[in-house]
Amino acid sequence: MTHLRTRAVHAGQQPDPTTGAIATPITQTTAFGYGTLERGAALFAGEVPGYRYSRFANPTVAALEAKLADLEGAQTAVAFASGTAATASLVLGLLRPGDELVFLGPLYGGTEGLLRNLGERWGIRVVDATATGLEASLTPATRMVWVETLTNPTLRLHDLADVAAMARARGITTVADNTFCTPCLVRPLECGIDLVMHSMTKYLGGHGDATGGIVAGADALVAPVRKTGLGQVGGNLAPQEAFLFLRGIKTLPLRMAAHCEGALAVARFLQQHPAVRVVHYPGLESHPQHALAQRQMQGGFGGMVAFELQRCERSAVAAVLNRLALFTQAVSLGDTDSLACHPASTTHSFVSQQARDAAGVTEGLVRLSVGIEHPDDLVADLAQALDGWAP
Ligand code: 7XF
Repeated sequence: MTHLRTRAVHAGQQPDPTTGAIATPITQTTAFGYGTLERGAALFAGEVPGYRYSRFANPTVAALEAKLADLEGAQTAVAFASGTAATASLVLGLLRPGDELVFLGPLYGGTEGLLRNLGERWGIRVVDATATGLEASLTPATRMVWVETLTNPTLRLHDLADVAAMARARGITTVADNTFCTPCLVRPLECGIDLVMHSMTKYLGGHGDATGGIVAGADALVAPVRKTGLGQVGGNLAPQEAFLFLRGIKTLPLRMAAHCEGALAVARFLQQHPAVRVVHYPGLESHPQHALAQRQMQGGFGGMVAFELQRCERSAVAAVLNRLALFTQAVSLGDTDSLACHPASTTHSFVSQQARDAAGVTEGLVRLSVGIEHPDDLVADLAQALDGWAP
């Protein structure tokens, strides 16, 4: 199985040994009988493999973890009830008071808010290195560097190989949030990044019907994240949700190709429209990091497009967004259905005005998650919304 499309279907899954069921069964149980006291004791001592309790591990969830580990080229993975639970577990499982976490932004507003909140409460210094550059922000206390493979919402990139090399030389653990790209477009571990995380709620699930997160990497780094996040915080993914992600990932490469095709068409249309001031899409020649995107992304430039209108007050943006018919106004992304949102008042309303300004999250910024509908229909919807509005 060398091709991602094949691995997306088969990795982590095989027909059920007792019934032959091809779809991985939903193992809906809290505990697993261990037979004898001696075997129970051996299981809890970690001396024999096996399931004990679904907060620690569950077969449906384990199949999903194996599939995602395979797609990201990781030794192992651990699934969580949300991307946010994955983020919190990474910090709580790997950092301690006195440590520093450096991030290159912008980040999803909820991630930045969570990192800062945990940092403040638990004595971890959280440093935004976006303006200064990574090298200038690293100190002997830095233990973790955090990046998004495509930033939410302005679609900037970081050179992952550079980030990884700089951190690795100092023994610092790197984390890449690969939610926007998925392993179809970017595989951070191949660039030298230590841990990859996802909000599976987005492209991995793909149908807007399940919330989940995952962390993948080497056993030694994932084990403490699993122990803290599942065993102690109890942020485990439910087996029914794991089933939905297993099913969703089977079509991930096909869906990503459609998202990329639609997003490029939408970005090109917006770029030539007189009401639009700027379009952020890494597949456009005008994107300031187009060359890096060509080098770092494989098979497409993703399904997210952001743009600013010529007039940037909130009422002007509302006039356009409220006219959209095919795009649903909602947060989240990566669904089959196209979505449109205004980050300043939604996804990034959690962070300070100063952080929003620094990240380019202006009042006039619109974020589109381009679904898998026909690109012509999506462009027509945007055209009617923009044409009916005088800049
Ligand atoms: O806890 P979640 O599964 O919602 O995932 C959190 C998360 C982590 N990383 C990235 C890059 C994300 O975009 C998210 C969630 N973002 C949604 C959005 O931007 O629309 C959240 C809606 S408030």
